[in-house]
Amino acid sequence: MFASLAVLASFLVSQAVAHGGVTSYIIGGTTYPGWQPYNSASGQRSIGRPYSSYDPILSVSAGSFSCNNNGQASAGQLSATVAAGTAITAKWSQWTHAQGPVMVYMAKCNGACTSNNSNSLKWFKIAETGLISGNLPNGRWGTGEVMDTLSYTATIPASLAAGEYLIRHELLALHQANTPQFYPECGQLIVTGGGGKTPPANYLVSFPGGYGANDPGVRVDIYSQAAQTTTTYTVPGPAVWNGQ
Ligand SMILES: *[C@@H]1O[C@H](CO)[C@@H](O)[C@H](O)[C@H]1NC(C)=O
Ligand SMILES: [Cu+2]
Repeated sequence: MFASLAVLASFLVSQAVAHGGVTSYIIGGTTYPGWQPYNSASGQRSIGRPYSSYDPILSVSAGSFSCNNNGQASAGQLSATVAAGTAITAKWSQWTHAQGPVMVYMAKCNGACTSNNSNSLKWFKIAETGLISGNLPNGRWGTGEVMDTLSYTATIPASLAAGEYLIRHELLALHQANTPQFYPECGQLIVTGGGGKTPPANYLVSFPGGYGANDPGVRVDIYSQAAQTTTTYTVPGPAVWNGQ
């Protein structure tokens, strides 16, 4: 009894220690602290939207799907000011899964992002890295690169209209057959400059809602016989908006 409790306890600890979340951003050479889910929420001031743990979201219809929280800004919410066309590097303190895509979305706020719930915004994709090479179980994936570098860099479209935006980094881990794990975190940006453009409606999705549980890139068994010889993968969500 004692031994099995000890085994269970160590299993729970290792689960909490595994997984990951965005904990800082590098924008134009400046490092901005992100949300720290294992510190007290009170007094945190960061450009990261709050979230409570590194644990995955297991349903595409979860109410927390947009920003891994209830959709609200933190009490000490900050935003980073960034010129359109700038590269943003998100950094994870830890990440442990090597199969699945990385996706980066933005959503234009209606006025001040701090007073907008992320569940009511329309998201467009600015970057994605799916299966880079090889087959589904053993190939090189976007999340494998994040595992090695603990970072992912995407560029804000230079043509994007100035204004307040959320940026959403999502890791999708596919290491459990037909049981996708979603790890989204959001940050707040004030985009300056730009070319006044916003994406057309066919590039916009809501979260939750943007993915279906049976989308080809969502419900995947990377250990099936067929997966051994599959070298293509359809990243979920809309096409990446190229700024046109
Ligand atoms: C966003 O916040 C603004 C206030 O800055 C408000 O007028 C608007 O209705 C909000 N929009 C959404 C989608 O929540
Ligand atoms: Cu995990």
